Order: sequence, then structure tokens, then C-alpha cells
Amino acid sequence: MKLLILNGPNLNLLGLREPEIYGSATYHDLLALIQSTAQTLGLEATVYQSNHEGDLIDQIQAARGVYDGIVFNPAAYTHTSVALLDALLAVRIPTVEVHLSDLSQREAFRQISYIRPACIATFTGLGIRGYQRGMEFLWRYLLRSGDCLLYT
Ligand code: CA2
Repeated sequence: MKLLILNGPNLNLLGLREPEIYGSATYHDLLALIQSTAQTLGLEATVYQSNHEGDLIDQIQAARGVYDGIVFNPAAYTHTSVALLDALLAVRIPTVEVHLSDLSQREAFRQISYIRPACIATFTGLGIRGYQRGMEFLWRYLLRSGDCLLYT
């Protein structure tokens, strides 16, 4: 099983500011958690971060036939990007939306997620543990649905 973990703008700076909102874990901590979760579940995880919307769209398009599932934190593009929604709807790869912070407790403009209609689940407000929960959720979902393209 192969999962693509996609991160949007500024998430590479995780740990450098606003720990009260995003937690104190660094981006390096996040990468380590993703790889240890992948090892535990016996799957392969590839992480990609970009500050550019078009890059993220390219990655989603290229994921077709390669990845079984996507864990996606589009960061600020969550609240603006119909293009990311369209890319996810086009490739139809099971996708889990993840946010470090609890969006329901934040500004009105963060209450809208354009990508949510294309996602099978959302984890929000769990810090970097949300990525682990998202990977576990996809792992179970893919094994149950029999939709896994690649077994290792
Ligand atoms: O809570 C989340 O994961 C967000 O997707 C993070 C985005 C924000 O725009 C969304 O509304 C919610 C911000 C990403 C910036 O990440 C940093 C976090 C800490 C330090 C530097 C960057």
C-alpha cells in the first residue's frame, strides 16, 4: 500500500511560530511520525510539501495509478482552492483531510473547506497526531474496500 502525504504552504515552517495554535512539534518531528506510522502499518509513505497551488495539483494528478490514498493538509489553500477540489474529484483517490489546529474554534474564513466534499474523512485539532490518525483511517478503509492498488 502506498500513501501520498501532501502538505500545503508554510507547513515546512511548523514549530517556528504559533505553538499555541499548531503545537510545538517541528516539521522534522512530523516527517519522523509519518515514517514510524508507515512502518507500523507496513505501508510506504511519500511526503511532499509545496508553497504553490499548481505544484500540489500536479502532485495529485501524478498520483493516479501510483498511490492508493492521500493524506492532505492544504493549509491556507483549504479555504480558497476550487482547483484542488477539482483535482481530487478528477483522480478519485481516497483522500483524508488533516489540519493541525481545530478549525471549528478559529476565524470564520477558516470554517470553509473547499476540498472536504472530495474527502472520506477529516481530522482536525489533533496536532501532528492527526496525520497518524489519517494514515490509520486510510489503511483500514483501503484494506476493507479492497481498493488497494499495490500490496507490499
Ligand atoms: O491547522 C492547520 O493545519 C492549517 O491547515 C494550517 C494552515 C492554516 O492556514 C489553516 O487554516 C489551518 C497554516 C499553515 C502554516 O503552518 C505553520 C504553522 C506553524 C508555524 C509556521 C507555519
